Amino acid sequence: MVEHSQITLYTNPNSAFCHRVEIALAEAQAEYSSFIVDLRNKPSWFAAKVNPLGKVPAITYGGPHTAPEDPAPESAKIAESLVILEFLADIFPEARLLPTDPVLRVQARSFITATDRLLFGAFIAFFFKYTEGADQILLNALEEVQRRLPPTGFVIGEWSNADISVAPLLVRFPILLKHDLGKYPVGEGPKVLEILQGPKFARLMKYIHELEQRPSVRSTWDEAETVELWKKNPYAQRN
Ligand SMILES: N[C@@H](CCC(=O)N[C@@H](CS)C(=O)NCC(=O)O)C(=O)O
Repeated sequence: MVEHSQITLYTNPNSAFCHRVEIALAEAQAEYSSFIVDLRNKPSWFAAKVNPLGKVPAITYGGPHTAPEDPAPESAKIAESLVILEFLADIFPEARLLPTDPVLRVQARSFITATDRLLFGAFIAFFFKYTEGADQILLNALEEVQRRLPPTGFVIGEWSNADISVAPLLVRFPILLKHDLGKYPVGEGPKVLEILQGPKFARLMKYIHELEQRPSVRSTWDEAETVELWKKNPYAQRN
């Protein structure tokens, strides 16, 4: 077994960005410590010692094991979920978060570049900011993700960071819509879900089902917990 340097993950259960990193760490079967950052009451040491932007996810890597509140000065401090995914692919090559074939690697990265902002933008527009037309923005984004999927299997055939980049949001969509959670008008969630369950989105829904079954996703995500967190999420409450 390969010995790895210490990893500490700064995370938050509400964050789909953090969920990406948790899935990748689970894929790598990495040993790590984690610290939940209260985003509404961030400890001052977090920006000072870990991520000057004050955002999660962030990791420290290397240096001696210390308390999360007191990261070793010599540890590397790494932020941005997609950057962390690249880093984890580098330090855990045996986890095959990215394939060795350069063409497949570039396919994974192209998918991530094409879908990252599109999907998060549509998510925020629909669930957090709702204005008229946000349902169509969401459906268009999901259609574009579907268009980029191969007829079967994962994004590049084998599992990779490309799947990890979209899994946190894609597994949340059906659940949040089913429970009608978010800022959109009451009843809109189940209506959008019905469209997703129709023939037009059959490929996407099959893919989402396969993401839900992936052990690294199953072990890092809980449907009931997400529903409870969302019922209390201040950014998702209807006025
Ligand atoms: N582009 C960043 C986004 C990270 C992000 O926005 N994190 C949110 C939680 S979902 C956060 O830490 N918000 C706290 C803040 O902005 O003060 C990534 O991919 O990691």
